[in-house]
Amino acid sequence: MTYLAKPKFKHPSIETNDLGLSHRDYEGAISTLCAGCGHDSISSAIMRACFELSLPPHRIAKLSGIGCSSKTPTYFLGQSHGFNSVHGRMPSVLTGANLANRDLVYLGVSGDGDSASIGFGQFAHSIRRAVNMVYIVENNGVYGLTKGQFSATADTGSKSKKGVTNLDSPIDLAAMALQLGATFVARSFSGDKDQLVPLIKAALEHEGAAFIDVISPCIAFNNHEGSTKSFDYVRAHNDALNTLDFITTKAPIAVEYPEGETQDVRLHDGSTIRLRKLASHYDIADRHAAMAYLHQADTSGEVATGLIYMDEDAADMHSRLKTAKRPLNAMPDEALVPGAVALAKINASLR
Ligand SMILES: Cc1ncc(C[n+]2csc(CCOP(=O)(O)OP(=O)(O)O)c2C)c(N)n1
Ligand code: SF4
Ligand SMILES: [Mg+2]
Repeated sequence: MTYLAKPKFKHPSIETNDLGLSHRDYEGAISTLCAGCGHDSISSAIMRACFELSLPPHRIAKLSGIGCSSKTPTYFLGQSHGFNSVHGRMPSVLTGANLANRDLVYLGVSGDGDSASIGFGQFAHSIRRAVNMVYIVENNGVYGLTKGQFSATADTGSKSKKGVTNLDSPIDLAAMALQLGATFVARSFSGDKDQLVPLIKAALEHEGAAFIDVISPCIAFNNHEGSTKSFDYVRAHNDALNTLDFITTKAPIAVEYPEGETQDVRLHDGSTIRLRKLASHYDIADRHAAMAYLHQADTSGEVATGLIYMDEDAADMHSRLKTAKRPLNAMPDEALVPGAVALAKINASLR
């Protein structure tokens, strides 16, 4: 497709955020994905979340692997740092970047093929190491870019576009993330922006490994009857645990709900997410109950969405490793190269 530059014109009365930026400042290049692809809706939810949080675009780093999903960072946050890595390798590149510069906001974008097949090990280790990031999988159950083969998240018994039945067991990435120690786990649907935008905002404010599995139908290869990742299927089987309001310290939401229906959860920056509980006894602080709930929903063919688990007191990789507060690129030479005496001391301690 020929690249068409977007006009730079902004309407004078366009909405702006605390930085004086409009949503146009969070856009990227024009998408070349199939019209109607779920992934484009996720891009737009990411732009909305970053705009509403007033994140400076140049303080965000977006990283991805290979796939239609991994192409999407080109289509949002055009003024942010970006690195389109190798298939399945986004997590290790993101981990390295985060170790070198902890001051950026890290956004990892991946696909179900990218994270549940070739990159499964990388996904697992970045989560268990508590890398401070938002890790989004745009999950369509197929390898969209290579023409629709089943991916490892395709449900047993689901049918391909050509009518072939998937015989293998699916990998539930949200359940895996819970098991691996992620401190923020959510699932959403690309067709539900009201749920997805506050989830992304909360994940961006979370300090630790935040994982969001977003069911994102591939309209070219996996949106037919017999698919469990189609728009119709997800709409019909969406079992939402909660809905969220994101409340910043500056602009509290005044809406009151009857006692017992809401739960306020504190975020790292002092803001709050207010959960409106739809599953009355669900407790987002109980990791084991969350795993059981996911299993139960899966057994009954439902897609559990919403904030599944969150640890309010999470600590990230840097606090575990007690690394220096200052990013490597901001350290003076003396700190980076401590000299022969210090090196001899380190070597001696290892003998
Ligand atoms: C090392 C390597 N192996 C295989 C491929 C071929 N390949 C490209 S994208 C892809 C799968 C993409 O699926 P997914 O991550 O689910 O992204 P989607 O296109 O569905 O969004 C594969 C197998 C590759 N590019 N590199
Ligand atoms: S092939 Fe599927 S995943 Fe890729 S852009 Fe088209 S609809 Fe989206
Ligand atoms: Mg896919």
